[in-house]
Order: sequence, then C-alpha cells, then structure tokens
Amino acid sequence: MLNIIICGAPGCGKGTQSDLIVKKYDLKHLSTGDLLRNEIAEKSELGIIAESFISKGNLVPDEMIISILAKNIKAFGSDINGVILDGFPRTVAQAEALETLMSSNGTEITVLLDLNVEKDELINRLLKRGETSGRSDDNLETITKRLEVYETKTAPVSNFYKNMNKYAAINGMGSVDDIFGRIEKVLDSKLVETVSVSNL
Ligand code: B4P
Repeated sequence: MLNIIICGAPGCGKGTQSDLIVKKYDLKHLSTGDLLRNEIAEKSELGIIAESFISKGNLVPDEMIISILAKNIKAFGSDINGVILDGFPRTVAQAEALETLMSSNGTEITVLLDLNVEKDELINRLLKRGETSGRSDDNLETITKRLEVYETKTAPVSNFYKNMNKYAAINGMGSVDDIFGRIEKVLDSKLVETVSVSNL
C-alpha cells in the first residue's frame, strides 16, 4: 500500500498536487479541509463549530478532526491501493493518533511529502484564490494568522516523520507540472521499495 501524507503551509498546493497523485497512483483521497468545508456548506452542527475556527485562521480542535478522519478512513475498507491524506496531520497530537489508527488497521504511512513554498508566493496564491473561492479564510488578515499557526503547530509534524525516516521535502515553487514531476520521483522510488520488501 502507498499511504501518503501531503503537507505544507496554507496555499502550498496540497489540494492541487493531491488531485494529480490520486489519478496517477489510483489512491483514495482524504482532504480534511474539504471534509470541513462540506460540513460548513451543509450548515451541520460540526460545520458551524468548524467555521468559527477556520474563519479566524485557527485549526479546528484535534478531537473533532481525528474522529472525522477515523470514520472516513474506515469507510474505504481494505481493498485499496492506499490513501493520500491532504492536510492531515496538522499537529503532533494528530500525527500520534494517526499512527495508532494506521497500526490498528494493519498498515502504515509510507512517506510525508512536505511542499516548501516561499511566503510571498503563498500569500499571492491564496489572495488570488480568494478572488473567486468565497472562502472565509482567503483574506490577508486570516492568511497571516494561518501562516503563524502553521509555524507553531504544524511545522513540528515534519520532525515527527523525519525521526521515523519517512520524510521527503519537495520544492513547491514553479509550475504545477514541474512540482508533480518532483513528487513522482519520490513516490516511484517508494513504490520500488514497497515491491522489493513484499518480494523478500
Ligand atoms: P486546507 O483545505 O487544507 O487548505 P489550504 O492550506 O488552504 O490549501 P492547499 O495547500 O490545499 O492549497 P491549494 O492546492 O488549494 O485547510 C483549510 C483550513 O481547514 C485550515 O486552515 C484549518 O483551519 C482547517 N483544517 C484542515 N485540516 C485540518 C486539520 N487536520 N486539523 C485542524 N484544522 C484543519 O492551492 C492554493 C492556491 O494556489 C490554489 O488557488 C491553486 O490553484 C494555486 N496553486 C497551486 N499550485 C500552484 C502553483 N504551482 N503555482 C501557482 N499557483 C498554484
């Protein structure tokens, strides 16, 4: 199985690259941002709570997001090539919960792809998206807060996976296709490793 985490600062292109990865490697896609936005659109109880955090640039509480993720992963069943987790985990507590969840399902994370993008470019991309997205978090004040929250809460997740030898930094600057080419190199080498281990 190829179980991938894709992470990086807000606007780094997680969602954009996830769509290409899912197509090429035939994986299931779980975007916690999309799941939360669906709840918000449906005006569910969870969506109303989530919106109050997201519109201020904060992360939604760990317990809430962990239970949503666990429910959705379970729904995929076991007959799949793997999953891509887009925007999860965003805190070390979420990473710890994910490790427990994966091992209880008899599987594990293959690699964390960390998309590195310069701050000015992140802000430009999100402001541009804000012109059409209608998202309550795509404005300069909220983007600034999201970048701060990323540095304090999410960046430490990289170390968690570096310590497990499951970390790959990806240069996230340039065209969508060039960035995807860099990701393919990493994932193709992971696939070769997975096949050689299963043939031992
Ligand atoms: P997310 O939905 O994960 O979104 P994101 O960080 O805004 O965007 P992403 O990196 O996916 O960027 P995209 O491809 O769209 O999170 C939203 C909020 O939900 C969070 O702030 C948080 O509050 C909450 N949340 C989500 N998960 C959570 C969790 N696990 N725990 C707690 N809270 C959670 O790209 C951005 C823009 O750039 C797009 O317009 C795209 O077209 C453009 N773009 C992409 N690649 C480009 C390139 N190479 N060049 C130029 N433009 C590019």
